[in-house]
Amino acid sequence: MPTAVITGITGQDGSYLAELLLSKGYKVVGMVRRTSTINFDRIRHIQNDIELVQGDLLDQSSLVDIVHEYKPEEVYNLAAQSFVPTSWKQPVLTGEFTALGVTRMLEAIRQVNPGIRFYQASSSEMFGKVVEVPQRESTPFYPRSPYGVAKVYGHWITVNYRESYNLYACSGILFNHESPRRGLEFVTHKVTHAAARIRLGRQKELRLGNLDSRRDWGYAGDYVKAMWLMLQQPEPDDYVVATGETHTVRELCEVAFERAGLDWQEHVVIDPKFLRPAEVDLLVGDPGKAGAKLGWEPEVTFKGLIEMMVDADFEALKSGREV
Ligand code: NDP
Ligand code: GDR
Repeated sequence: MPTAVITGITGQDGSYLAELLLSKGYKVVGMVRRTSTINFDRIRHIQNDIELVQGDLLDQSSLVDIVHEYKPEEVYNLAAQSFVPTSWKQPVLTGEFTALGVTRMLEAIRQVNPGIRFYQASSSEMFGKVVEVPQRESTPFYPRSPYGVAKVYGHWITVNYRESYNLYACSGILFNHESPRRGLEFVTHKVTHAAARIRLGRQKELRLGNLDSRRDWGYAGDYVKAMWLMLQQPEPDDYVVATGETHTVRELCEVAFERAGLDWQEHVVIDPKFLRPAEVDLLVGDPGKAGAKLGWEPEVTFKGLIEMMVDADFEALKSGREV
């Protein structure tokens, strides 16, 4: 039975990846940081099947201890400060978690067992003000937020440890991926949740920022499969994971409100508070390499994804569960 350590197991991707690895017979060890109130909502249903251990990307010795004690074959580094607007409010902390946290984990692996296979959660935000459309593995980076800058560091330190120490270290450059478990501040879930609440008469308007920005949105359940596949190859490499389609925030509103039987234009209000100091206007990935080398393909369409999220929000709200 192989063992995998997942950092960020309480997050959206961590919960789906844990489910996938359990279904493949792994022993799953999830690293969680100490908090005064426990928030295991996304992993409650599998909590008895996984092992949780305290650790923090800010604390080197906790990472060394985990790698030493659990002797994993694979480490998936999903933990990060992942909300882009917060990265302007807390740029130093974002750098500590999202950038230097990667080095801390790589160092723990290098010191304890350089044979461990390592996955780094890199991001399409690294492409930022894009210099090429669609974006692929060879496209130069031009990040537009402290978060994007931190992810560029995380990407290159992963490549560097691979080249310097011959580690099996992969960087997955994943485009936006969503699900009913997405944090509520991200635009997809903010919109689907508001559409469901408005339909149920619990809210009247939805305040948003830039409706023109375009994203390549996929389903998180599909994307965690690509993470696992990257660590099963003969050689470590970096891959773009995306659908190859792009949609505006406006289209997202159309699909979500239509599913709720509403006209989005009657409810959406532009609020400058949600505009960003520097925007990423257009992202669309070329998943050709992941398709050819990993045999990976997305299964859920954009419309299917947004409708799934609206339906899940409806069910949760109607049954009295706040999302
Ligand atoms: P979430 O924000 O849902 O989850 C982030 C996780 O990181 C949480 O489990 C959080 O724990 C944990 N975490 C944050 N800081 C620390 C820390 N200092 N030490 C230990 N754990 C910490 O993110 P997603 O699941 O959406 O994303 C997973 C990863 O993939 C992130 O690195 C993100 O930047 C990256 N990514 C995400 C994409 C997406 O579209 N979802 C696209 C591309 C990359 P807690 O519950 O305690 O807050
Ligand atoms: P993003 O996701 O910044 O792409 O990062 P987010 O859903 O926050 O924004 C997407 C786009 O929507 C526009 N937008 C709004 N966004 C939010 N959050 N709230 C609003 O009210 C709003 N109105 C318009 C934004 O300006 C932006 O253009 C996500 C995160 O998961 C990162 O961790 C990950 O690396 C990238 O996706 C790929």
